[in-house]
Amino acid sequence: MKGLLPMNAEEYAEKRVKVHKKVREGNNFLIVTHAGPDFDTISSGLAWALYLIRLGKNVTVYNERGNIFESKFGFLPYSNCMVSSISDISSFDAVFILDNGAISRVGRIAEDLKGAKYLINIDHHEDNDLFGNLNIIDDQASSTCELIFGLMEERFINLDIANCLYTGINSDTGSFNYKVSSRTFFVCSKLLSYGVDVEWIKECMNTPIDRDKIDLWGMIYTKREHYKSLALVYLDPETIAGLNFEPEEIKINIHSRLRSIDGVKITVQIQAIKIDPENPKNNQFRLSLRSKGGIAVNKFTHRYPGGGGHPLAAGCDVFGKTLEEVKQDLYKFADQNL
Ligand SMILES: [Mn+2]
Repeated sequence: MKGLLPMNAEEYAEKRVKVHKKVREGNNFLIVTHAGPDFDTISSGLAWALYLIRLGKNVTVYNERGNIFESKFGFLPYSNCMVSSISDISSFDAVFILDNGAISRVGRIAEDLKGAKYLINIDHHEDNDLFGNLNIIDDQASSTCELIFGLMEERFINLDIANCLYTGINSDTGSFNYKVSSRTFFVCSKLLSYGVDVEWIKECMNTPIDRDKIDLWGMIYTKREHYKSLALVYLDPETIAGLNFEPEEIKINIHSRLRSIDGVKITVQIQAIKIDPENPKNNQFRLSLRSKGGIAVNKFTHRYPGGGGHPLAAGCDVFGKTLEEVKQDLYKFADQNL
């Protein structure tokens, strides 16, 4: 069954009470963020952790990547406390899973989560598959951070928590350019009242491009392809390694550059995960699509197992095809929609 999307006020209030009851009754909590982390999942996880700590709880925050503190997320408060392995899942009174449309998105820990006492699924992806014992899903929310703010009692929010939440909202909305509502700005207005320094956060979120990498970036854009109002970039593993950039950052850079080209409506990044020149049946490509509006790109990604996302931002893995075949599928989609 699908949840009510967006949640009606009554249902939401009921679920909020349930979360507070779980928090009150428990002592040990685990917060799980998604693999290939972005600012929304990490920031909502850390904000919720800091909040629970203020309530006197023991909290562990998980991301399958071990070095969160040494990455671009390192400026976020408490990021130095994130762990990448869990020994006994049953020791937690509840597990909060944040910003994961499907349980498989958590990565390595997915199997262990079967042993969890109680799963609370908090997310804003419209295709969330409601894997939790309690599901708080609202696809009208800009971000999981926006949803998490709604679950908090405001008197326990402090500047650290506000910094995290503002960062996640800023990131998932492309600096307030899409998916925003009056509620998004209302929440941000509240967050700013705790002293959030928006310029400092913007500075922290931007990874500068190395001088000696500019040529490589230039080459990527030189090799881009256009089909109707679709613009596409292909990245092989060597290029990705050469950029020395977070995969998520590469994606953000490429999409924002391509979408700024006059007439472009859909932007696509194809990343080679596995290429077998002998047998394309073993190939794997990771696709990330963005739409400027009007065309729902998740209509494309839903055709592939595990594919999903929002109408304006979606992704999928394509197996067993050649690069040319993948491109042809995209061009067919463009024929039907552009
Ligand atoms: Mn998100």
